[in-house]
Amino acid sequence: MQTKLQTAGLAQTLVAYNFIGGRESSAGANHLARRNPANRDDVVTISPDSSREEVRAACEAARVAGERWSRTPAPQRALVLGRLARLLADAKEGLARFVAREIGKPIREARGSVQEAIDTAEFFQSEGRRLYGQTVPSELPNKELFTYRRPLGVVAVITAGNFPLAVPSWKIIPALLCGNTIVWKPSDDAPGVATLFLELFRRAGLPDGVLNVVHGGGAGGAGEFLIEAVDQGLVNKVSFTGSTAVGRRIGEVCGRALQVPSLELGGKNPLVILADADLDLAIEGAVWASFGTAGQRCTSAGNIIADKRVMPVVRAELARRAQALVIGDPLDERTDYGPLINERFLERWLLQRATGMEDGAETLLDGRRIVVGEEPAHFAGDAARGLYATPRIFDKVRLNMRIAQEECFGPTVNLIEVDGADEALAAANGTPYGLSSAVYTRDARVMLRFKEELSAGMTSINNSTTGAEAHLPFGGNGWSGNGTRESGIWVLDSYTRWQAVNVDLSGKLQKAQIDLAQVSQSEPLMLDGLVR
Ligand code: UN1
Repeated sequence: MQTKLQTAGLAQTLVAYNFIGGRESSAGANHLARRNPANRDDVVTISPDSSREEVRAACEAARVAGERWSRTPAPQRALVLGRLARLLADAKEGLARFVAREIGKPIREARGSVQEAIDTAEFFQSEGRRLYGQTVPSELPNKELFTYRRPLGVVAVITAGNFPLAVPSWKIIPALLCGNTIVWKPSDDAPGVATLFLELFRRAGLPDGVLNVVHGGGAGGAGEFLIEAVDQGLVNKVSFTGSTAVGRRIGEVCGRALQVPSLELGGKNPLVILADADLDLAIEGAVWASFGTAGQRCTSAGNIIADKRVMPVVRAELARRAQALVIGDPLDERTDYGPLINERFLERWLLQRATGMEDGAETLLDGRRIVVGEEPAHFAGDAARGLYATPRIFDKVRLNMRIAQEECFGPTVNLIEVDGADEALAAANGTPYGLSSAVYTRDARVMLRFKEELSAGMTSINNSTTGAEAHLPFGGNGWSGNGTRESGIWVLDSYTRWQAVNVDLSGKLQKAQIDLAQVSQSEPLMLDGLVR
């Protein structure tokens, strides 16, 4: 029998399944068809549309499995992750090709996104031999103080389709390492990638019930049922990547359950080009940040803020290079960007044009859906079957326009002109978001100032807004999140609670703050001496 992994690279339809307590199921009557965004005739994956009962059963299975998993020593839990890292590396090319087929990510980027999951698994394999607590000196003799990281319990993971392997790995891998068990609701744009990832976890030897998967949609579907489970006391932690609107609702539900969710939300990321910048480098970074992944990263640049002294060059060069991009088949090595991930993103992006025009912006490049007979030069896709679009650049954008304030997941970017570093900084901080940011300058003092004063979770100096590495803290401020971070050692705080332990070996009751040995006594200060 061929396994899912062997058939995934082929042009067949993958049948995804729910995985609950170690058992495959697709009980629900309704199934969802996921189509290749580069070829709508290609049904990539069929997945079950889970019922409320299935989601509940998955939470229960996770709770039961957690009793053993949480007691498994961390270095042993980490062994599974080490095996996972090696399996991911062995399957890298096949996985990348499947990512390209299911969500339209260009193959070179798709390989990078698999690499991000490998990096994460490797990092947390080694973290299993640390997961440090502290020994802390006590103020009393014959007494020891310690801190331990303890797992939280059942973690609900809800993820988006644009990084269907990398971002789930940022959540699932550290949560497991810390001794939690999981119910994962993958994006309905990428149920097949989720199934392949799950198959690798199974091969790596993850015990039954430790990772459960329920497919379905968000609103009115499995995602919503999973959030309802917080109110029912079945979930101890939610980790979500997606829109600010949904994140806000999740935050409300978790708040009333006194839980802190991990929320990685939208961005309107500024990329600043100052008058002294290396313009070639800056424009290359701006093109990549704006149009790489067809602008469908939460880290994509939204506003390019350029000093008026260099704006004419930025304008001309950005337009020239954007027009030279190869749009087309994600599996073609030459492709710079592929299709939009789904019809919803395409429709929203189409509407954004009217919003910009109403607000008085001009189009430097008038991004359009690519249709048969009107394919641009360098186009290398199937316009009849794919959700393709040309780059859109809005010019003469002011910060108070809606297009400057609202995230739009798609190949679109704004040009905002400023005069000097003060105005640039104010514009960069002038949206409610605060995820990623970038500044191009040669002046070390200006770099220092932007590092200190840019209000964002991530800041690039002379680099684009995208491309965070897998072991630095990832997350944002304001509408971009609730301050939690993913990746590296910082994410451990999201999946553990601290327990402080004290051991008194003195054989008598020693009262903290009260039974203190006096090393030296200072002259008592009479309070009435302080009062005049
Ligand atoms: C996302 O779009 O949700 O920094 C994540 C980056 C990638 C991750 C993006 N490493 O652009």
